Amino acid sequence: MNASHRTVSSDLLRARFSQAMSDLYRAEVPLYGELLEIVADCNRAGASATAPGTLDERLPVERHGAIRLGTPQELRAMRRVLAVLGMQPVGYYDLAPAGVPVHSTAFRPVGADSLGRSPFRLFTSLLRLELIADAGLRQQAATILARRQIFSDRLLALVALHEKNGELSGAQADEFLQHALDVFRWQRTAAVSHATYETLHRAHRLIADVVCFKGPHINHLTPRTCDIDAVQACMRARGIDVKESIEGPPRRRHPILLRQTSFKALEEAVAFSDGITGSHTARFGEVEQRGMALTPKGRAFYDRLLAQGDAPNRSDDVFAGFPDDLQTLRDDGLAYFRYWAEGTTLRCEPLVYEDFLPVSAAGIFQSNLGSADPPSFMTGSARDAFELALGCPVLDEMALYKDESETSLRQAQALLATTCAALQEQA
Ligand code: OOG
Ligand code: NI
Repeated sequence: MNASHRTVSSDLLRARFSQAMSDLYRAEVPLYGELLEIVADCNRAGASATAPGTLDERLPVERHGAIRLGTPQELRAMRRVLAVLGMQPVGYYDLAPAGVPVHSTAFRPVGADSLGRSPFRLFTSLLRLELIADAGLRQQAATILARRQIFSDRLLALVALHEKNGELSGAQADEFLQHALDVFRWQRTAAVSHATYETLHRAHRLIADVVCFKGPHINHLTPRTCDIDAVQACMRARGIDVKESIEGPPRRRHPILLRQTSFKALEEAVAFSDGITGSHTARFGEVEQRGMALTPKGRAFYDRLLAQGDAPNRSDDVFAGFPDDLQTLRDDGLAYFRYWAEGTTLRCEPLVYEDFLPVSAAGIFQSNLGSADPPSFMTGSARDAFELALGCPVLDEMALYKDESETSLRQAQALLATTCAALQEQA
């Protein structure tokens, strides 16, 4: 086949995009490069057949990013752009109860094969201007946002081409990646004057971060480690300003869900539209450790314990009641497992949690917004409005885990049946 006619799969495109994002962020935020070195060291030191996740082939290339969008139109177009990379919106996260005026989804690949090839995720938040009490400010922010175009015409043309043909040629893929990457770059020139920035910043730092800039700069990029306690200790030893506590469940023999911690990364110079030079602090560093995916029953149990420990000086002891052996976790239907046949034996291991946690996400937001206990927005969930903006419903993460687990069990059982029948015939 002629090289120019060869097409590029979404999985490959996503793997290249994820690497390009990492290179970009490393150049923009030097501390991210240092974090990558620490994580690589800790992952090497902690690798063993008994420590969950440490031998995952995908571990060294696994990372998630986060962005914040300003309008429903931006969210919808972002969905179309990320679909080219094989990333779909999974889950709905309402952060208003935690005092952050956004709601979010996680764009990520779906299915074991795609996740195995390149598990890149993007936690994507949409600003909820309607939660801003001051009508004048709300209007001002909406006017500024209505003026901006965060995607190039060429990028949107390539997206449309992909939607029509279901694929991109090699040359088109290169061009797509270049234009897509540009969307997430830090842009030193702000969209507003210094005075406008100050006004919005006083109202809410997050609003300033979303509204005052020309694009949704990548806000953090997070490598995955198999030992977050080791990474945290190592960062401290190097004098990095890391958050006091790790978000999510405590350290366990068999990790569940997601543990994360973040650190202050940098203050960036900004050229405002009126010629004044100033600075903005929004971008930071984060590291994650992934554990097993819990069933709705397991998750409800976890959330109950989390609520119990919600006191100011929360203790990890409340989680002691959550079983920490695989047999009980499976027998009690608390976690999801993947099955396979080995000879005549049925084997299983926990499924990795591929998503995020709203309470932790709120903690991550707040750690870099600088407000410890902001008042929550008294409002109902706006999931319908979010999905309307997105242009489709978000996928249900629990349904994905359940399907993954049940499909693997069916296949393993079928293979076992064939093996046993063959053995009987031989006998
Ligand atoms: C997103 C915060 C949430 C996570 O890992 O939970 C997040 C943001 O700060 O924009 O990335
Ligand atoms: Ni994050």
